[in-house]
Amino acid sequence: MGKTFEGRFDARGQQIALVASRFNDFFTSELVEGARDCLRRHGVEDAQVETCWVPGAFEVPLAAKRFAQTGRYAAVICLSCVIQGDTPHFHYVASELTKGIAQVSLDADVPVVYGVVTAETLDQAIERSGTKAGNKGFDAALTALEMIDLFARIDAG
Ligand code: INI
Repeated sequence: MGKTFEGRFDARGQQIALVASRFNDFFTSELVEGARDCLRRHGVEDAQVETCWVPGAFEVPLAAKRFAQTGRYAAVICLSCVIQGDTPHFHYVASELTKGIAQVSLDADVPVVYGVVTAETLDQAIERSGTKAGNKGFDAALTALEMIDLFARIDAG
């Protein structure tokens, strides 16, 4: 039987980037705090976590790409909140955000993580930003930690 590779939640000593959108920052600031909290609890020091703020979800993939291309970070975590309004606008923004992050993720050499709240109502957004349904930022940081360690193990062979 060949090897099985599985990441642990360990990225001590690594630099991690957060890309957060200001649109709906009532929620995205909670996602940023959730991500920082998760990283801190797993031994990543605050000084190793760098954050950039972009206007809205649509701008997130481009900033994530820019961060990933620097080669300075072990992972890039994207944090956004898209909430349905009275028009289909929400669907276009959420769709471009999702496609963009997927594309950046496949082109990057490091994990690019989707820490996005897509909600039909404010209640759903509240539930996913640190209340009943957890915190999507915390979950995304956990995914980043696992993927960083997984890639290190795969590279080590
Ligand atoms: N940006 C968001 O981050 N969330 C939203 O819910 C949202 N909606 O629905 O309009 C949103 N729009 C702004 C968009 O991301 C861009 O910043 C803007 O269109 C400029 O390119």
